[in-house]
Amino acid sequence: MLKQRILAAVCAMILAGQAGGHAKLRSTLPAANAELRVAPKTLTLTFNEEARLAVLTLSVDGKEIPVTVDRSAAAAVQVTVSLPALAAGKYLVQWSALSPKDGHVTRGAFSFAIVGPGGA
Ligand SMILES: [Cu+2]
Repeated sequence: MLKQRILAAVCAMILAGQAGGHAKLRSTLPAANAELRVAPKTLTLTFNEEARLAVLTLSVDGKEIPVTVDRSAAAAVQVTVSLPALAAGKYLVQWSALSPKDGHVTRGAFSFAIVGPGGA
């Protein structure tokens, strides 16, 4: 039956897609390109699947700000990192995440700004 065959093909495609799935960044908090009046205390990355944060680099004007990443944390769809007191400025976040499902690493970057009267 043709209908059944098409259905099977679609299922195979969906399964293949899942097996090759990488951890993609869905959203962040602060959001990319956000302009904040108050310095955020945490940074949250939301992925499309469970991921483990491998690297998180926060920098402002090319100067790196130390951020502690718990690499022993269990893989999760949502990863939150505590931030130190941040002054006003434009911040660049560079991240890489490991997908435990297939061992693939994905990476990306986004920035947000703290504007107005002193972030810290
Ligand atoms: Cu993958």
